[in-house]
Amino acid sequence: MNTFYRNRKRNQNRPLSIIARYLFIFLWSLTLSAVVLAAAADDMILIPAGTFTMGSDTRAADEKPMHKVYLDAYYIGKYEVTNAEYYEFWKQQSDAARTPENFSHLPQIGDWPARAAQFPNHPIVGISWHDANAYAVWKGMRLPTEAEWEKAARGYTNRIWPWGNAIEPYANTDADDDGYQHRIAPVGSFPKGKSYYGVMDMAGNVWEWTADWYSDVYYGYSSQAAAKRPKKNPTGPDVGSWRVLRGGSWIDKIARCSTTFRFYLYPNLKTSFVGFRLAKTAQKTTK
Ligand SMILES: [Ca+2]
Repeated sequence: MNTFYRNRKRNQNRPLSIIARYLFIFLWSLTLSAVVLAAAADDMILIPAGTFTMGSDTRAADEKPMHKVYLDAYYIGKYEVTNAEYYEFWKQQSDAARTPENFSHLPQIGDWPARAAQFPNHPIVGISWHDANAYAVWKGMRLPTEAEWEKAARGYTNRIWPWGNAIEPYANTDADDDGYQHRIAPVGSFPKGKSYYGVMDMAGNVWEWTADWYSDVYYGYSSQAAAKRPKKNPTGPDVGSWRVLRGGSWIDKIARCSTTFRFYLYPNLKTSFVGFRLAKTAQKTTK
């Protein structure tokens, strides 16, 4: 009888301790999600300070050599800037020259400003580097540097694409199996394609202007062990003709949508396949 009672008591206690454990985990996850929600305000994702590997020794010539780069903590836009977001800026502009390019011949992109109401969640396109930069300043932010862009896309395990190293239909590219053939997709349409840090559309949809001037030998220069080598928070060459774009787009094959691929255009060009996302430096906090 006593033995039976002891066993029964033990079995009764076990569910209670399990309930307590799950209650603790539940409360803890509530706290965590509150923290995550606070950090995700304005859809900016915090990329922690640290070193990552930039460039590739096995892909295009201007991606060589692979080299380590240290970046301070920063925020980067979870999504490409949308038509609806850009429209708020556009309404403030008196300069008609800042009107995004119209694409009447591409009805799935359309003319501005009707485009903003028709496709509010599509990434803004038809804007120059100067337009993108002006919007970022208006928002109290800036464009990501080329290094910041690559770290946010690549993570710390050197992924070829934001989701990993295998070719998957997880991005809006020039492919027949992504669901958006020959057209732009609303931002965030490919959650499986998010980067290690949770950043969306770092492969495909629209190319993204970065802050840096382009130079095909910049990595070579920056990998020299000379004192001038910008191992920390590199901001690109001092001068140039083209601005760097990253990530590939809806008109590109997936090879051009890799985390390391470097593209460049004149900064005043406005096309149907180029947009941008925001960045800002994270405030340093003391523990
Ligand atoms: Ca993109």
